Amino acid sequence: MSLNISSSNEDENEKRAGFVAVVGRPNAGKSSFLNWIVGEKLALVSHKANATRKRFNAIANHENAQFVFIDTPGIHKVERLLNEFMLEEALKAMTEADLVLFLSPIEDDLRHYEEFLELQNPNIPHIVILSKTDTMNNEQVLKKLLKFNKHQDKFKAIIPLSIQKGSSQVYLLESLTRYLPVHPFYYDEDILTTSYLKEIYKEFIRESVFKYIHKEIPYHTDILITKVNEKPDILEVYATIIVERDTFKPIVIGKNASMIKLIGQHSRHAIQKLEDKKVFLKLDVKVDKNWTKDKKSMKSLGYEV
Ligand SMILES: Nc1nc2c(ncn2[C@@H]2O[C@H](COP(=O)(O)OP(=O)(O)OP(=O)(O)O)[C@@H](O)[C@H]2O)c(=O)[nH]1
Ligand SMILES: [Mg+2]
Repeated sequence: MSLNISSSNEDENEKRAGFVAVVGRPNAGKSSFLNWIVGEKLALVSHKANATRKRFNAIANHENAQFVFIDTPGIHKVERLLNEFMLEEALKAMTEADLVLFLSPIEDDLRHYEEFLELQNPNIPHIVILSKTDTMNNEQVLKKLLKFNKHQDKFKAIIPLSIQKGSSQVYLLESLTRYLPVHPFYYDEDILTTSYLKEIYKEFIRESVFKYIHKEIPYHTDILITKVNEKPDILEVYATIIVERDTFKPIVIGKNASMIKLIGQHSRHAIQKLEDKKVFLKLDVKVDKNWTKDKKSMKSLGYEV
């Protein structure tokens, strides 16, 4: 299918640019979407829910359009100060965006979308992305599309998508272009993100913690990048893994330091791939009791509560 995105009175060379918030429930695939659309691994992806904690941007350019995609924490129930911060982050991104993409995994029922409608400002256009379509057959995808019909006056479009099978970034960007405001580009075309590299390193280490440490501990863990030394032949990164309880520390370190080595190796590879340079990564572990509930500790870890 081809899309004709220009109408007769539009200037074909007119630039369009805007902020596109990517929202949805935890584990919907938002961070994976961000990495996929820009073709570079920048954001933390985990099979566990509630992985992303802060807004994060990645910039994609396509012909005369510039998209500043904003990854957000999943919309979820609030229990701790950290979760309150996460929900606020998602809501801020939704209210400040030019366009909102609501990611709805194909297996979800309409309830999540209806909850989103209650939070969403109706003056900001939104598009439903029916995600993870590779997990179902065509008939099931069609059925789900029909279910959304009931709300067709609320969304601008509904687009089925699988980042794991078959979907095209170019096609999606072309489909989205018409919903961006006419505006000069915000950033140079070679800028991939305006987030600090330190934030990205932190997310890579958090991703490794989510990958290797089970159960609740990753939700009580954060990373502080203490020093970065950029040398001509090597990048040195020093980081502290902050855990909330004394009992977590030996688990994060592991028997004969096996766990911290694994976390270190995985994170170092991710940083190395992004930087295309040799990386030295030094990790240590510290306990900060109740950091997810304490304003001062959260601030020191970069959460503006
Ligand atoms: N089958 C399939 N799995 C996907 C797809 N996109 C993402 N996933 C998986 O879904 C899981 C969650 O992905 P994330 O990108 O971390 O989800 P998220 O919405 O950012 O999650 P939070 O940050 O916790 O809110 C991971 O295991 C991904 O590999 C897809 O198109 N198909
Ligand atoms: Mg995420």
